[in-house]
Amino acid sequence: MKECIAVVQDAVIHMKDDVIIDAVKKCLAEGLSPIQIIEEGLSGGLDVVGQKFEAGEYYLAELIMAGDVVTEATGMLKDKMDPGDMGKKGKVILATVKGDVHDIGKNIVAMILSAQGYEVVDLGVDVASEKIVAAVSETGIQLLGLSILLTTMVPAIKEVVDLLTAKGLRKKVKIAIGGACCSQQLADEMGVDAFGESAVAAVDIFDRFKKELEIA
Ligand code: B12
Repeated sequence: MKECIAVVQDAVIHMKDDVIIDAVKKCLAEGLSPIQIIEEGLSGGLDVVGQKFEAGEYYLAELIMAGDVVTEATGMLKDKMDPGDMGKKGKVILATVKGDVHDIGKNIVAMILSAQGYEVVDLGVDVASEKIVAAVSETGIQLLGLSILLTTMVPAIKEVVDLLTAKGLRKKVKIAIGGACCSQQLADEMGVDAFGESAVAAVDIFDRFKKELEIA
């Protein structure tokens, strides 16, 4: 691992908000891309924070502080990303499912999709399934991304799928899921169209969805 990435990870793991911006700037100066810094440095650091939380070494306060450090860094990196031709590729609805307030990953997905030419309609966190389906129905947007980190909230995915089916909209919409508790197996079980393990994967998935919808 590059030294500057290790410094970014360390700043996240130890919640050093006075260090994070300089650490990120150093990575940029060494030629690393914002995406590399996010995926390897910031997400890598948060993975360790999650492990420490699970081990009982960190508590909720540490999760909050580490999350704030990452949010500060992504805010700065957002300005460094090429905004692309915003909206050129069409619109995507993003939401974190009901009961789940994790939004760092969703916001990174939104940031990278925007930089790659999508217009993102971000419904936020803890979004009721009915609200997600109403947004699809009212806007006619055919691309939907759901973020889920809590295992306990997984049933919300199926709820969205079932509500879309009940409204006769399921076949018109392509759905991707992502977040710490997701997998391809879960995507298959929930009846959604794809699982993406990263924000970069999200771009490939929505590009593929667009082509499939054009052919259909
Ligand atoms: C930071 C954090 C928090 C912060 C969140 C701050 C915020 N603004 O988001 C706070 C303090 C709020 C929090 C709260 C809780 N948390 Co928390 N949290 C985390 C932590 C450490 C990091 C999450 C994160 O941001 N990761 C970095 C981002 C970039 O990764 P990501 O979300 O996975 O997103 C990437 C990909 O998955 C993908 N992606 C994400 N979404 C999507 C969507 C699509 C469509 C696609 C294609 C791709 C995609 O792209 C992203 C970028 O590459 C994780 C540990 C972990 N390793 O995940 C625990 C973790 C998720 N939390 C956990 C828990 C238990 C909780 C609490 C219940 C704790 C408590 N006792 O209160 C609460 C729940 C609150 C709620 N109702 O939601 C558990 C969940 C266990 C489980 N399997 O259910 C974890 C796994 C920690 C652990 N190991 O135990 N948490």
